[in-house]
Amino acid sequence: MGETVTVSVDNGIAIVTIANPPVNALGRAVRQDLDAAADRIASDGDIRAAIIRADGGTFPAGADIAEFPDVPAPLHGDVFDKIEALHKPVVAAIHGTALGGGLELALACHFRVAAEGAKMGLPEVQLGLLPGARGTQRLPRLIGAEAALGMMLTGKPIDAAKALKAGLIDELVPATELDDKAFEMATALMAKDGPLPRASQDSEWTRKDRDDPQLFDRVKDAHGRLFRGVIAPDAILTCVKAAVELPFDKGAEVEASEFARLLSSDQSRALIHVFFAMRETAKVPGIGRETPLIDIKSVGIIGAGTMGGGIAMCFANAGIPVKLVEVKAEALERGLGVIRKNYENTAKKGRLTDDQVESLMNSIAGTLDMEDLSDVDLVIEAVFESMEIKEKVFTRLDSIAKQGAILASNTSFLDINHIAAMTSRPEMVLGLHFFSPANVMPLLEVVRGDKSSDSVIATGMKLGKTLRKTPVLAGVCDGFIANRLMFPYMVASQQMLLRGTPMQDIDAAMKQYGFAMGPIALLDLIGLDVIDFPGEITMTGELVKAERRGQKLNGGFYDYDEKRRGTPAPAALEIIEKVRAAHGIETAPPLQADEILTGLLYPVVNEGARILEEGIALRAGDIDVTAILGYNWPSYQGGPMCWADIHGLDRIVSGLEKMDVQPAPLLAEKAASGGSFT
Ligand code: T1G
Repeated sequence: MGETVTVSVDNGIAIVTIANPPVNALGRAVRQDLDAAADRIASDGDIRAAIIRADGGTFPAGADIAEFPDVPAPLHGDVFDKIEALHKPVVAAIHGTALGGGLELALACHFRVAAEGAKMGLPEVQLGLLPGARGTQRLPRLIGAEAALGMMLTGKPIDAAKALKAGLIDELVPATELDDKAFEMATALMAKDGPLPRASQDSEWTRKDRDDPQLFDRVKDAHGRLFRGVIAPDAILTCVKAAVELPFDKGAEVEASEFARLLSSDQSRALIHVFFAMRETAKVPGIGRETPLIDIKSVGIIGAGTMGGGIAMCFANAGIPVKLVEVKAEALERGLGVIRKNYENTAKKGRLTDDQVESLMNSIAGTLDMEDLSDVDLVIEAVFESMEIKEKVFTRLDSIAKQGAILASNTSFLDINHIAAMTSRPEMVLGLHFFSPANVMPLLEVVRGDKSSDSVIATGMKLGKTLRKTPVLAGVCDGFIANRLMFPYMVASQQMLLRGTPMQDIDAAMKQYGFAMGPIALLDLIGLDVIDFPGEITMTGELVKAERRGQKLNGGFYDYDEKRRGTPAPAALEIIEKVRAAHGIETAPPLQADEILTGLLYPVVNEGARILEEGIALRAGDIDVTAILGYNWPSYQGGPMCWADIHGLDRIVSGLEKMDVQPAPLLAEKAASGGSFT
């Protein structure tokens, strides 16, 4: 065998061990070795049964995603078919997370034993793919088409106990007994005659599913929202229909052709990019395991408003005690009240017990005295976005916080270097930019000041993980990455309104692209008094003057009914007209959906290129991650930079030039040289 798979023989049992850290991905070498192991099991007369197991933290967690879109021979499905076709019993010993091709390998074995706590799933749909190694054919025959589709369409794993109940595994044992149990099963099976169970054979389920004409409609009704905008779910449905209606080998042909189609799709290219980009953001050049981290055992938060309260919840949820500072008692009470209400709402949904609510609340201590922050390891300022106020806070904080404490600002765009200069310890200052609501949004921008030390940055990045968020390192500029990136998107949508394209057309075009809501509706949701557009002609100022602040107060561009459904507001249409007249803006024929899309997204790509060439973001993938996690950019579009590569950089450059917008040098250079961002 090669170095990724070893075979030892013990009392006639071949123990096939996969060792390909970190997740035993089924890369080409592993497939070749497994193929050779199957040949040896077949031909070696001393071998009468086999066990397939894995070293490290998990049974194979799938194909090697880094290989895609190429999948060199031997193909996963062919290797697995060879294993299943063996006339000697093969037992899969599953621990960790047997996902994708890993579960498909286990399905090709004749018996499966899992360790308690193990999980099994087919998450390919999250990569814009489908189980392409016979999973769409074997799983329905083993657990029924409906249960199989539930796993494949959601991509969510099930735990071993549920798998046992569903008939996906045969035995469930404590993790410490997994290998022994597998050996015991293989030994017992060696002595048995008769045909081996093969999940490729039609089963009771096949007959039942064939006689259930409503099955697929039922599944589509139950999981309809998973089909919106993406192509993989329909392909999965096609394959499972083939599994129910056709012989295994014919169904396998359908799966192979659907898999190949998805593998070459833009959506799987985008989703695979996002998979790796989400993991790349934590990697900061020059900062590694050897960078000393600062231990954060307690945190102080200044400001108990929406942001401060949400941030306090993040730390309480991570088991880090919080001191929450306000200047006025009623503001503190209000802030603590909102936190409690949030937790109580979660408890009402059954996700927290009352005791847990109390213990979480007890870990957040309110105080009116900033001096109380003298012993915390980290202070996060979340006061009003005024530099004057922040200057005062950090000047005072510098004299209160203990030596070695990190001082962070949650500012969404103010200059961290200026804030750091208010202290005697600029090396201990950074930005920790949470997105609202902080206890929900998964993005954390870690803003590096010119003097922020490596330890402080490393600690900030690690804190992202501790708080179960995705940390992205940002340089200092107005809006850092996400807000700066999407600012042109918001501005362009306002300009389209002024030139006569209806708001509902603009929003519909962007919903069609995959956003949950368009830019105009998004402004109403965020609040028209929250985002400033310095130097730009927009309607938000006039709407706020008319006491229309968006969904939170009197509606904004839209009027909202009790179900928060928006209709263009006559008051807003008047204001658009008024602003248009005041600036002598000529209307033009309303833009079509494709013109709206390019008119809004090209400026975003251009800003992304600038963010990259200025070194504000480390990677194009980081920019995509902030758009997806901070602004709900549809992940199957890959984020602005990946989308730009797929769409065509040269098209974007010529489109920008038609808009009289100067393409960023990096964008123009990549377009000219046939380069790409991702
Ligand atoms: N291929 C390649 N690299 C992978 C990988 C994979 N399948 N899974 C993880 N990695 C890398 C990851 O990039 C990171 O690298 C490191 O391993 C740790 O990952 C034919 C077509 C298993 C639950 O979709 O869900 O099989 O950043 O940080 O939090 O039908 O990784 O350290 O350099 O996520 O402990 C289907 C994807 C593939 C599973 C572990 N399988 N992986 O989570 O660690 S398609 C998947 C995960 C397929 C077949 C089809 C998670 C995990 P680095 P991590 P973790």
